[in-house]
Amino acid sequence: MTFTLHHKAVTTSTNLDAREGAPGDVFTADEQTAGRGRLDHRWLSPPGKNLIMSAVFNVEGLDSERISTFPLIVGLAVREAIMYFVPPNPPAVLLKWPNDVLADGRKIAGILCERTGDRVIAGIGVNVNQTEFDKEIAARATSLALLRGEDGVRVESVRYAVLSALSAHYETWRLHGFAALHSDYAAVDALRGHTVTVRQTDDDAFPIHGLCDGVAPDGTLIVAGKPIFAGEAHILTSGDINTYA
Ligand code: BT5
Repeated sequence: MTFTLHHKAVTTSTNLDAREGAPGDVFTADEQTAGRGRLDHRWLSPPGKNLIMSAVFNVEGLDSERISTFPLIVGLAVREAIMYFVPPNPPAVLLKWPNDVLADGRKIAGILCERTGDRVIAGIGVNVNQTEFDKEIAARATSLALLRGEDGVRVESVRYAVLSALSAHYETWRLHGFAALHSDYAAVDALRGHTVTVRQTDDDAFPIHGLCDGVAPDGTLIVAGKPIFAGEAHILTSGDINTYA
């Protein structure tokens, strides 16, 4: 797959820019004034430090079950790209369903996939050279620079690595579906074997709670033996377990 880059110094959200794009178009920015996460969360990224990118893919002719697994392959590709830049003796870099990338349990990349007709937009934020975070996320976030010490990374190099991995995984996924990449995902699944809570919304009064068997070949998360199609998963620590006792 070939990509065409469109760069702005400042934009509202590259996912909004990508709505005007065709398959293969990639929208990047140094800064977003309204960077978004899922469930109306905000994505915070200081100017010029990190990768902020939205790439457009064609999903014409694919059924909605397959399309719903697209975010999982984006997560796989972003994780794979990050692995090129982590130091020797790397921390565990794992995927938290559906598609957060965690390094040593802290979020290093976030992904927001949105569909418009025959296209899906893969919105990707990777913390590259950011070393200080807002206090609301400081304990839960990390970056390549923090993992590597002083040694910075060019944002363009990370962009190239992400797009290369994404292009390869997209072709496999388009032809064979997520099942063809499932074993790759299972090997880096952060939730498998943990007790988790999954919420549909931030204030979900009836969260699902139980032992997680990881992500299934159809892309659902298996918790307490049942498939979950969407939501936000949270690994319970021993402190949380007391809350549920
Ligand atoms: C995501 O949502 O993780 C999806 C983020 C997608 C961002 C990209 S950047 C390019 C494109 N354009 C956009 O406007 N968006 C996409 P979610 O799983 O809902 O996580 C959001 C939560 O992560 C926030 O509520 C914060 O708690 C936390 N967060 C915000 N900024 C962060 C950062 N830089 N690093 C780590 N965590 C962050």
